[in-house]
Amino acid sequence: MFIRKKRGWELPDRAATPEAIYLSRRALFAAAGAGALAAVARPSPAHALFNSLFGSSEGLGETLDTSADPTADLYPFPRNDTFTISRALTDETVTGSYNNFYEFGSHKQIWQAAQALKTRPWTVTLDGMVEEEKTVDIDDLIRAMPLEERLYRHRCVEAWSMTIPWSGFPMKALVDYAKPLGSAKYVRMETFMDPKVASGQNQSWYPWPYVEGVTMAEATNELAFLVTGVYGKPAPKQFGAPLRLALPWKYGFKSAKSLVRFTFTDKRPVSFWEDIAANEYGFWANVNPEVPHPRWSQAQERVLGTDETVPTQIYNGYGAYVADLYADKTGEKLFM
Ligand SMILES: Nc1nc2c(c(=O)[nH]1)N[C@H]1C(S)=C(S)[C@@H](COP(=O)(O)O)O[C@H]1N2
Ligand SMILES: [Mo]
Repeated sequence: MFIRKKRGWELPDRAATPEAIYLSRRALFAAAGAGALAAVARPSPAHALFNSLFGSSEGLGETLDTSADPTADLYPFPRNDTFTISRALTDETVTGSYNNFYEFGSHKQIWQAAQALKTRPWTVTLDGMVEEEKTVDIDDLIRAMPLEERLYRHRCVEAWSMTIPWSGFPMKALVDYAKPLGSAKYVRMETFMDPKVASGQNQSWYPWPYVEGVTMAEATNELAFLVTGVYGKPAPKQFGAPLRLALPWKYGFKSAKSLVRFTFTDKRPVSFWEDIAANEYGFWANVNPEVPHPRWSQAQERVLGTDETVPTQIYNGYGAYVADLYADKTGEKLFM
């Protein structure tokens, strides 16, 4: 009998490789000289080799064209200039073809598989400790929210980063709309569940659906942003359409994709990665270059789309907005 065990829980890059391409991948790693983390997204000979092994980016452009989206008329959203960036925006062809979205595969090349996701009709449920539970159509929700564009940095726990123009609305606007009770302490968020569409969800060793959670103070912090679009248009599916989170001071896995439910609760949610390996992926997951992942350093990050590696900043550079949230949390593992 073939028994599949839980694997070494680095978040991705090396995990769960389709058997058919295992040997090719080994060759790739040898060629790329990859260590703890694969170096497959940079425009380099390794990138060319990657394309020849995993298929080219042919057809990528079509997946990035979201002009048929029912909210396309709303874009671009007015930019909120409060959030400035000191790095160049990462090219859409890079961020659109190098994604973590385990529902569609535990590797980075999911942009094609993710096209199977049906993003309409789509509803979002607001429940738990709220005045009144409700389920709202995504288009009605988007049209009711204060829409804006923000330029944010994103730092994955795997030590790569990107700079990206998100479109969406402050998470606080959703919280206000949900009317939580005073007793609510956390927001638990859930991604869609549909194993027929998302082949990764047939991998029963993962605790589907993908769940994430934040405190009410985090959810209502100015930085917490719900994303409906990127690059001035509705989000392509691989980015987590039609609604995903962006928490730029936390490791990327907190920014859950394709959300269908927000539950207000007084119990701290156990998130997807925490459930898999709590000693490696904690609840707080704030970015800190001085606290290494148990199996690799967090001191630096590889900038997607470039050959650069740059120092990582505490709270990913957003400490002025969020450091206060953690002043009283002594003794908690805030940085993993
Ligand atoms: N539902 C879901 N959300 C998810 C993930 C996932 O696998 N499933 N991966 C997370 C991780 S690890 C990162 S780094 C970001 C990646 O977002 P991007 O593909 O838009 O860069 O999505 C996060 N949200
Ligand atoms: Mo990530």
